[in-house]
Amino acid sequence: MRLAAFLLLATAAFPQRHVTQGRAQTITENLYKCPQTVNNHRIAAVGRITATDGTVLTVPAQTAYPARPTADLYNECAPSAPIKPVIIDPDGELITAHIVADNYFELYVNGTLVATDNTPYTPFNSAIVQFRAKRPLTYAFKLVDWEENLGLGTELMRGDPWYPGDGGLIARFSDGTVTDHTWRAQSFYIAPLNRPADVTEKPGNIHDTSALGRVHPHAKKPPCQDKCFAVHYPIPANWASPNFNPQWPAAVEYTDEEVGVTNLPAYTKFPNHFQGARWIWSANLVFDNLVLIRKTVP
Ligand SMILES: [Ca+2]
Ligand SMILES: [Ca+2]
Ligand SMILES: [Ca+2]
Repeated sequence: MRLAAFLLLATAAFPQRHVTQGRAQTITENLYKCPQTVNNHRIAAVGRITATDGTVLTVPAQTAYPARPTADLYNECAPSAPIKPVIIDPDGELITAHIVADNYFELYVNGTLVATDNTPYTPFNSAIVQFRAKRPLTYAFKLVDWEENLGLGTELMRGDPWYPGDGGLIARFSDGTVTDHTWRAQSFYIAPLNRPADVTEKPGNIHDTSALGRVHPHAKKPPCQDKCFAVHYPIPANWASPNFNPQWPAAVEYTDEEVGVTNLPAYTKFPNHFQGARWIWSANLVFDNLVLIRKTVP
């Protein structure tokens, strides 16, 4: 086969993916230090890593943190700040949202950033977000399952230094919108992988890793440790804009047990605030670490 033909085939088989291997270089030691002594405080570092094609990537994600701090529904680290609405349209509807993310969220409404999670990694918190905007409303979340081993998608868990963490988001808006399978979700950073071929692109823009297991405890921990691979996809520049049409798979709903939040006070203390909402993520709660989700309501 001629090289050009092979490259064309390879490009068709693996559209736009970037592959990295090993640990990223730390560029930010810690985004957030909790001023209180708490049980579960992980260092929220940020790294940079160069893919095999020369592309330089930020891990676990490039974020807007801390551009739009929120009021707290639950936060062990700080006293709650007052609720202050973000004004998108002065004559728009006043909407309040309650949000919990494992671990980090940022929320855009009609393309405007309205919230960045106060704690990027842990302790687990929940947020009160308020904004004034006109319909139709496009809700767009950037979600990050943060990591300690930058570029590798793993963290220390009960003595295991290479534990693949997991994600999750639940939100309820006062306009009646809740997180569920009617949202669209796509994964952009998938790790830890024994080999890049563990991710296969399928029709419908599916980044399939179902063979690896999708939730704990079924997910198979790869033995690669600090040699693990990651597969990344470029984020469309206008992904949060109302004009962007996400050809993404449906979001997947997960139970409280699957997300591991049955004892999470940031969530369990406020059943009324999350009534009717479901925990969602892309199709793999464990291996998909950077996930974008969207929904437009009329
Ligand atoms: Ca958080
Ligand atoms: Ca993960
Ligand atoms: Ca996590």
